[in-house]
Amino acid sequence: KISAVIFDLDGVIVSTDEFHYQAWKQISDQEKMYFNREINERLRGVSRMESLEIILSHSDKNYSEKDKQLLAQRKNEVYCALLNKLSPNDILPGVINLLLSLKARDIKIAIGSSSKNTPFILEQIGLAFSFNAIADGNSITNSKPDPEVFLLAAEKLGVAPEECVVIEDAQAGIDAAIAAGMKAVGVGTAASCVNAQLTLKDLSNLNIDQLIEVNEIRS
Ligand code: G16
Ligand code: MG
Repeated sequence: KISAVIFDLDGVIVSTDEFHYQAWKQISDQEKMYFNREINERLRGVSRMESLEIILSHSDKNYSEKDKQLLAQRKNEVYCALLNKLSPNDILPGVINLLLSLKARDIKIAIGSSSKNTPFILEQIGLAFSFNAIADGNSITNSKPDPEVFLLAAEKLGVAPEECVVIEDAQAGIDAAIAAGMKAVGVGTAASCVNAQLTLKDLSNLNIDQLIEVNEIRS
């Protein structure tokens, strides 16, 4: 039985992943830290401070805790300026149709995102009131691959984890879903992820029967 679908935000609902890259790139260039798209791939689904630690692990720079906080804050200012340009046109293919057909079948929908900017992003794309529950970076202490964000979403929805399917673009997110006792569908770059029950280019061809099948797979 499937009672709910939990959507990751960045890379699943909207491509803010490119904005994260641009913002980190700008800060890295200013600080003369090494950063490229390959390193950026490892930041998917990972919290802001952990992302900074990953970037720093590729450079010989040393920063105090306070300076790290300031760097992360600067990155977020650049990132939020980019988010100002977001509109409903940026919602990724297939998302709206899938949300509508889940609603029509009385299957609950939630957001499970590491991002502290989740409320702002949802507002920008016109989906602030579309979900039954939102679990995000503001309400958790451990970010993906820890299952906390998805378990919180299930709790807010009042459904058992086994009745939830997660849609993710990141390995950290797929690992988090599995650790939560949920099944995972990988989209976009997650095509290369391991352990997802199903991988797809985007959501335009995903139907509910496939989601039900995914949830029935025994691991
Ligand atoms: C997203 C991104 C990550 C980002 C994280 C925190 O997670 O994939 O790259 O570092 O949010 O974002 P913020 O700096 O806005 O708090 P998700 O879980 O939505 O893919
Ligand atoms: Mg993501």
